[in-house]
Amino acid sequence: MKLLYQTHSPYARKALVFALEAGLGDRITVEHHETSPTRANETVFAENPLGKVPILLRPGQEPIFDSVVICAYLDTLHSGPRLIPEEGEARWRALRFEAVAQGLADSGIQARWELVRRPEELRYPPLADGYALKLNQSYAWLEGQIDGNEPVNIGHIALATALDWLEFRELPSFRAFSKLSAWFDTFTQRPSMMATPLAGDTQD
Ligand SMILES: N[C@@H](CCC(=O)N[C@@H](CS)C(=O)NCC(=O)O)C(=O)O
Repeated sequence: MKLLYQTHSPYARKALVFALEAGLGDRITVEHHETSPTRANETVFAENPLGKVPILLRPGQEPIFDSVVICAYLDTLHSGPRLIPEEGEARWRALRFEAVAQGLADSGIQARWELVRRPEELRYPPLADGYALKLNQSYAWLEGQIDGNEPVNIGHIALATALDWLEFRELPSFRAFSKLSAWFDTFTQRPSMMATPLAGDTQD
């Protein structure tokens, strides 16, 4: 399988970290693609009408896109413990964490449009403030929820990759939240995180 990837995408890294945690690393090759809504990438659009990475290409089968769907698919391919718990409150808790993590990355991207990506005269500061509020409220919520003793699941993978990207892009920091910060520092020592460093600049 081939993963259409981006070395500075939190979502692409989430899919790759998931694959590594599931023991599927040797079944996937990674191909870097630059994407931006202001600069269409034809190869990416040919596989995903939204023009976004990550996309998982499978020989002789349809492409799978969106990190949420890729991770759900990858979880069917291995024989270890499910990274997306199959039932009970553990499932809803993991998926809720994933939803918050997706929202962190989404909000960070929107904030970056207002802070650095748009031409200066088109930026709207109240929108940047609104996205910063979503980040800070989510950090506070996570501070009360995070539990370092839980078995690793999709929620943790999504959260660690989103937080690392937010820090990489110097967006509003989560470091004042001590439990969240300590959990993150431990998680980033995992081989899956160490093997997938963030790098590169957005090309708009
Ligand atoms: N919900 C998607 C988001 C994917 C996404 O936004 N990817 C960005 C890279 S970080 C992208 O390719 N953006 C290009 C665009 O918005 O046109 C996922 O979880 O995979």
